[in-house]
Amino acid sequence: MSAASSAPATATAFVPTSYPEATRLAIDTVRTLAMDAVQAAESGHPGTPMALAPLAYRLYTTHMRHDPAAPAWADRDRFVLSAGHASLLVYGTLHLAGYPLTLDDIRNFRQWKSATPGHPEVHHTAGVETTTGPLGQGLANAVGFAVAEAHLAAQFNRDGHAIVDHYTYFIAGDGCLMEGISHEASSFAGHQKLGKLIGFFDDNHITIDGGTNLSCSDDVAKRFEAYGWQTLHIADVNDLDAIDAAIAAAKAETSKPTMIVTRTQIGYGSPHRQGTSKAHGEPLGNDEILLTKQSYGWQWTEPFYVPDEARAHWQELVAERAATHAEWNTRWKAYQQAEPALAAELERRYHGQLPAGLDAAFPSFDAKSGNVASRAASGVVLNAIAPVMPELVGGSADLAGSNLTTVKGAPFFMPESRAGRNFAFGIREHAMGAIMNGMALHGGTVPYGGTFLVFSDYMRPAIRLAALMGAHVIYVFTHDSIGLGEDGPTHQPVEHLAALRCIPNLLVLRPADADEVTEAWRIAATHKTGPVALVLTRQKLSYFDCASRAAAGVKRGAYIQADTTGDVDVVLLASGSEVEIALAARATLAVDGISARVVSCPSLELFAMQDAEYRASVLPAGIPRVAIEAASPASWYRWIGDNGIVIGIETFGASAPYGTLYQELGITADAVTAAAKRLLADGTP
Ligand SMILES: Cc1ncc(C[n+]2csc(CCOP(=O)(O)OP(=O)(O)O)c2C)c(N)n1
Repeated sequence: MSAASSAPATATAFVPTSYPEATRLAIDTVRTLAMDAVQAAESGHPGTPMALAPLAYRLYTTHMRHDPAAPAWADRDRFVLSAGHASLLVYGTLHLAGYPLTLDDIRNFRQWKSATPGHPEVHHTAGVETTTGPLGQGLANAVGFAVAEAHLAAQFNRDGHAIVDHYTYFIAGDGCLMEGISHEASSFAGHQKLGKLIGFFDDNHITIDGGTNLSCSDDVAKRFEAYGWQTLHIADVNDLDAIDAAIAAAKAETSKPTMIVTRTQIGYGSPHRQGTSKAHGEPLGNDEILLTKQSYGWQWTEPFYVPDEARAHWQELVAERAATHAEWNTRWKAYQQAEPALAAELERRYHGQLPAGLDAAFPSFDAKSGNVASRAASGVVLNAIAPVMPELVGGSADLAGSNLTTVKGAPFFMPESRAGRNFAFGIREHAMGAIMNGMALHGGTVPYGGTFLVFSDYMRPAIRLAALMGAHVIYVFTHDSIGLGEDGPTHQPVEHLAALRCIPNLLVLRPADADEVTEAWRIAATHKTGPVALVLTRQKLSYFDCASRAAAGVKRGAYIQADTTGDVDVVLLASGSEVEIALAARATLAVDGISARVVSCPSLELFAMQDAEYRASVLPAGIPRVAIEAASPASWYRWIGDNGIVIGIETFGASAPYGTLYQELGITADAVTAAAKRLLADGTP
């Protein structure tokens, strides 16, 4: 993608590389497995694994500290294939390196329940660190891995005991670098001087649609220099000495991340496809595979053939890499002896165990302290639990003063204060989301990040991946409705709640008062199997003074906030700031002799997980329901029944004081009262 380069229109000439025989076979086996697997699956991306095989080979046999027998060993080097479509590069490498990935797994590439999905998926294939495929995310995850390493090293290493000490490597393609997230994440990494982050740019001048000269003329090296990275070049990825020299230079530069611009030929060795976009994402075809194997001097026609010499060579070299694990184990024992408390704490954090005393640290509110915006209550809760939960680290995308995400008195994570737990992510929501994912997957930290709810759109791809990966991350989304007032429709979320609630495995919590905020944070801090979005108001909320009810109810997603003593005539459902509107409507209805139950619904996902009996106890069958939320009504239709009414917003908001907006857009107790009466009068909405 460099300014000087132009993409070749036709296949480039293939020049075989001369290696010692075992090395040649070891590298070519990665290539042949990739082409055979794509051919068998009749789909996939052969060209990029074929090109990058020497780099993966050199990383896994010569440079990385890793142990196939312990893929999750804490101090391993991390490798992220940001160009996730080239997944066979990882699968072939892991198989040959001796990870628990069989040849049959590779034969089953892209098949139902196989260990080799189309794109690498964490927790699915041992040795895969993060799920990649949406281009650019992996690069930003890698930044998060490097952040977590630097932070934990500062917290836990002691003189003579560098117990957290590993590198993060990534490979990014043109696609990753064209995506905007790469700018945000790389800018952050450069500013943070993450010296143990080493990236390779797969500079092959090709994307799907053709040469990169169709769409891009960036000078990648200049771009990364401008971010404060060291930049290096490898003129030909097949030059193993050049790879070694670049990695040595990358490691020698400890105060900057390094980007190594690496020239490659997509579809390396394929007589008719090398250097063309045809090599990117389709099977080569049996004839072309044979020709390509011939060009390598490959003697076997049988697909998926792994020469003994290749396997033996991989295993011999990887055994030396695995020795780094044994060596670390020795150092870990010495650390345990010298620093038993720190060692136990690091172990706890790596295992994701909750700290002692967490439950008791959650604050309680009263009539004086509780009459606050839910974002303010959130700041109080965060500061109360921070001292007992040091792994809770995070900040905001430049809205810390609004999101109230700062742990008071604690330093910021900066090059000169790596132990700092407060993070200034800058105005980089998308990268913030993906960096948080990397930090969570690394282990040892539970990251949180704040912005306005409306800007969750800017980080949505990373939120989706957090949910897909089951990453324990927490979003602090404030200014959660038209209730933010004067900033106007650009800043007022309408469809965002419904859109977030659609993401599988994302818990969305919109607490209604300070006590519900406490309970929402309790869930967020302890819910380890996926992300949690806390959705909080800018404006003040009433305090309900029902802490025990909130404690029992919030975790069930919805619960009875106010009930009648006799029969229930109508059920009013609401979340967050609209619960107090529902309570006001209930009072008005009572004057007219109508008994309304108010159900506070902080999390529709949690409520959906409850058993039918509980759900029916909260929402009795046959009783009319009215739901109110200052947002798109889409989320509520499941809960109101065929004849229910949702009072929501199906337009954009406007710039005005929030009280006016609620009136003008009809998010009022009067609207709820009228709807309830309409339902009770004729049973139809
Ligand atoms: C965010 C995102 N947009 C689009 C795609 C679809 N896609 C997959 S690979 C690719 C081209 C990437 O080009 P490059 O990074 O140069 O990969 P190479 O051709 O070298 O394999 C595209 C557009 C994607 N995976 N992610």
